[in-house]
Amino acid sequence: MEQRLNEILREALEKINQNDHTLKSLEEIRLAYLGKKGVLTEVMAGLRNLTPEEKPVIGQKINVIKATIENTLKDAKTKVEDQELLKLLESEKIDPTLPGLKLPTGSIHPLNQVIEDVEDLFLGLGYEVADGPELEKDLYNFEMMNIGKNHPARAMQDSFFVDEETLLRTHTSPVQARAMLAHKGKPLAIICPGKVYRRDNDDLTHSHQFMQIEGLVIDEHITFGHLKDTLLKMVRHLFGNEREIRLRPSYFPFTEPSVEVDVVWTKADGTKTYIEVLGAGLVHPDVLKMGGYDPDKFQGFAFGIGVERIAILKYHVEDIRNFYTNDIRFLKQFRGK
Ligand code: FA5
Repeated sequence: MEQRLNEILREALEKINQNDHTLKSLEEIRLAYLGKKGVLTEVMAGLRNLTPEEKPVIGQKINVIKATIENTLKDAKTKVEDQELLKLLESEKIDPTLPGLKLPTGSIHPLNQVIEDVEDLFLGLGYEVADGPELEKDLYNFEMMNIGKNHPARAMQDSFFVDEETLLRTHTSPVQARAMLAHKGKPLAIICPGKVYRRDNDDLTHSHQFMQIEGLVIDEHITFGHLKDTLLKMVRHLFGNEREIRLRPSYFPFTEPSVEVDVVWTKADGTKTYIEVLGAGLVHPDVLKMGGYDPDKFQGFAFGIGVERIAILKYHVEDIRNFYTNDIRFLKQFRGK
């Protein structure tokens, strides 16, 4: 019996120690020796035929053999697992020299590029950036801008009313009224970029929704010279130091005197064209009064820039609608501008 057991152990270890095992082949060996129908189980069944003296000796021997086979199998299994892991790692090796995947990056919308550019200039000149709601009260959009209920100037800014007192703002000028009330009679210098809405028919240079940047400065001793200098600075900041502007007398109920400002453009054939980009003027005394400022002590200047018009000129865009149709081929052209 003992000899048979030594034989079983030798044979089992020999099989386990062969190379090229897989987890499956090791499991087969385990079942063949230690399983329910395995060789050792069979041998154990034969224990009952032994004498009472032999039984414990052989029983112990069987236990030692079982433990030896189990431990050797465990070591072999760990070896196979390590090798399989190594194989997997090798097959998944990363090649750091391969070119990486290019992730598509967005870019800043051209209208926002213009706004950021204008903000940069005015923040440097000590202005604050103010904000106001797009859904605005008639009071701020019209009345505090000196455009009473039956004022004909309302017709120039045909509007989207939500109810009798509320509308989508037709210009950024209501922010003037809000800023004046917030500054409570103290000097101020603000700009305010934002969306505005009018019932204009869309064409190459008009949109029913567009952007403006409002500017307002109130202080003592403000003159028209300050306004002109500021506008020239802004146009040259946007279009280069050689650019000229032309001021045309105009009318806004909230400024007096009022001007419309054109940028002078020299065409390829040398002829000049004038493109209107903004409205401006000295703040009307009634507007100052409604905002809580004494017009005998304070003066102010204000302007409202059409952002799309600036972008059209700066980037040579033919149709204002391109800014709003979100065509990726159009927008891609403004990367890194
Ligand atoms: C105004 O809106 C005044 N609030 C501007 C102002 C502010 C004057 C402060 C004085 C003091 P106007 O309606 O002209 O003015 O519009 C100003 C600019 O907005 C125009 O010069 C033009 O560049 C742009 N603009 C006007 N209507 C449209 C439109 N439908 N589509 C695109 N841009 C427009």
